[in-house]
Amino acid sequence: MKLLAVLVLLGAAAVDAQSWWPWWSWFSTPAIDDSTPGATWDGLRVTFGINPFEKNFDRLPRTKEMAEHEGWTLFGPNRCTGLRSACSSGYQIHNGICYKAFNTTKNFYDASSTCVADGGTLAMPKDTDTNAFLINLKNAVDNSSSFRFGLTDLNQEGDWIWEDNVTLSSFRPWGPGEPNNVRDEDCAEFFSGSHSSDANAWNDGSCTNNDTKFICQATPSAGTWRGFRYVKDNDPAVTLLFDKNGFIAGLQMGVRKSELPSDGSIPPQQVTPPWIEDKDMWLLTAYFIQPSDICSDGRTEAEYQDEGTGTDLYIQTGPNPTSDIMTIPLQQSDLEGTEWTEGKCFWGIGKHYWWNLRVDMDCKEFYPVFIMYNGGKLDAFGWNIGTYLDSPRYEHPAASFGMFMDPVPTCLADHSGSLSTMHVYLTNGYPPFFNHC
Ligand SMILES: [Ca+2]
Ligand SMILES: [Ca+2]
Ligand SMILES: [Ca+2]
Repeated sequence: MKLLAVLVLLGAAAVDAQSWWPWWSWFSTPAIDDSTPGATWDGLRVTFGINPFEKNFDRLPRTKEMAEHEGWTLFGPNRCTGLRSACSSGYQIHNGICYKAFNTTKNFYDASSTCVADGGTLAMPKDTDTNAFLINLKNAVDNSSSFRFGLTDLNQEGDWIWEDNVTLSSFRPWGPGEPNNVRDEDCAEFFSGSHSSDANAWNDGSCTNNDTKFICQATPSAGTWRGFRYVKDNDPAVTLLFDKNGFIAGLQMGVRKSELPSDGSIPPQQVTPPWIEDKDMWLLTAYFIQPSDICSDGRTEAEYQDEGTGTDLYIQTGPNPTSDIMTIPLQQSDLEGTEWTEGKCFWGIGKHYWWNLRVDMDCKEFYPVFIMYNGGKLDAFGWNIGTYLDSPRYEHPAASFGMFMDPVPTCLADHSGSLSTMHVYLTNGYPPFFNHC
């Protein structure tokens, strides 16, 4: 009984202390605890300076509450999915589908391949509204050329089938006398906008002639990333991604196109993939939990306490954050036989691995992601960008590449001090002196 009484008293005292809190908070902002001491990945830190022995390790908040408390602000729309109707460059959206009229001529088969390469098919004007949109689209590109679309009677003469294998319905605005199958015409096209009698009507034309332009369609990408984005001081070099419940889910680095050197020093080969274009920016994105969970379920407080920073490391390699994903092995031993090239152990930083490193490689092909292991376990990764970026978050390593790489690509001789790198640690060591590889 005595023990129970003590517990009740302690409980009352705790409640009493709670009631004092608002008063106390006038004088001191209450600390927010985002620690997860029991987890494998118990922290999140970035370096901003190449020397690991300087105090240049920046601890990053791992809950949205903590981030807001520390002055991080929402970057872009207040949405988890980053969802937007994103069409590839040159495509225009209409009723949820992206279209592009190509100003080049191709036969049906090459035109079809071009559309497939863009992730779509030849366009399918199945209704009046879409048909009218495509007529405007093609005439804005070239009013005096015919344009292919995705409708053929190649399999059975007179049976017109759309590219998605759907049979042609009653909407079929053929020109007068068409389709006439002159010399076996099996591929549909728009007559040109300047055609004397049948402007913009449908014609069955030759599949093999190379003088016809074409229109592709594609589905917009479902989203460019997952998570609520937060930055500090409006600097996207370190962008935090939080799940729908406010727990850390990933980290992104963004480069505003306006900040790139005008000579285009981020070469195209480095730009795609895993760079993702997002309007005025290029993005590199890493996730610490399964990307498809970030906006659907998120993590619970208990899961966050148990798992810490996350369960896995995923690098986004294309516009679709749930399918365009590279999973990084958690164990160093699982890197054997992969394209990851073993680099050097830098004491205090970790054992580096680089993607497909060769002595004679072109630095334009340098993969902008590297990974690091300590004690055989993945505990850090980094970005490596082939140009000088201005944010104070970046390091600009001088010619000491041999301390990190093996082999050192010959092309790097020109890059002393002109790379921009960032090391991201998933653990809380401060500083990570004890990373002995
Ligand atoms: Ca035929
Ligand atoms: Ca035919
Ligand atoms: Ca014809």
